[in-house]
Amino acid sequence: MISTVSVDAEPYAFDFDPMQSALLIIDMQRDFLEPGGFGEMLGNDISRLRCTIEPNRQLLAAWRSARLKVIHTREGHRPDLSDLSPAKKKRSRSQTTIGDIGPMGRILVRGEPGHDIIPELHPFSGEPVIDKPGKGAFFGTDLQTILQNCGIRKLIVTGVTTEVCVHTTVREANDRGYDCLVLEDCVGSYFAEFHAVGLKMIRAQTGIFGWVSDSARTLSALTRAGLC
Ligand code: TIU
Repeated sequence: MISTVSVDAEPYAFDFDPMQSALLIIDMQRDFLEPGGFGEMLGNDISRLRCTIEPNRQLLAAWRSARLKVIHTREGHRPDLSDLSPAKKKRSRSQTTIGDIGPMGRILVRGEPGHDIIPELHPFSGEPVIDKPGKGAFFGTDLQTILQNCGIRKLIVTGVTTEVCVHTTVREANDRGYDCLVLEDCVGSYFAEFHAVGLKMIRAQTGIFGWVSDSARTLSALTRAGLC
């Protein structure tokens, strides 16, 4: 019988039943994080994202050794781009845009090298990978069906970027009745200010969108519960 895990967090402790909770890792893809990828090509400082790799790696290792549920997501589109809305296409205004040939194959197209999850956090077989056409992980995907079928009620959310895909997913999850804990050293943004404010927004107003903690406090909660 596994006890409840209680993570020291803001605005107050995040308690979860490990059998009804999942680690949701958002878009840790090569094109966003690797040198020479799409993110860096757009002039972004990828070190702001790369600092999340090691804490995510440690958390994922603990999560897997405790045999808890892990779900990965990837942002991307069908090769024929039929699921890329004209609005999203139009707003990707750089010279090279979604679907074009980039440094690691066609940008944000499923099956291309840059679309893959970085090797440090590569999914194991049996771990669901959600391919999402939008920023949120619920829009246009079967994530909610998977969560319902697995009895998942709470999400520990990590990945990139804090104010875009992580935030959108947390907001979507919140409206669907899921409690979310976001780990600040495991999420990253190309913009330090957006990262800080994004996290502040989640925990404001006694947790309007959820809870914020970090990987150390989460790992120590797992240890206290005898899970790692
Ligand atoms: N995964 C994700 O956040 N996709 C983005 O496009 N993020 C940006 O910050 N651009």
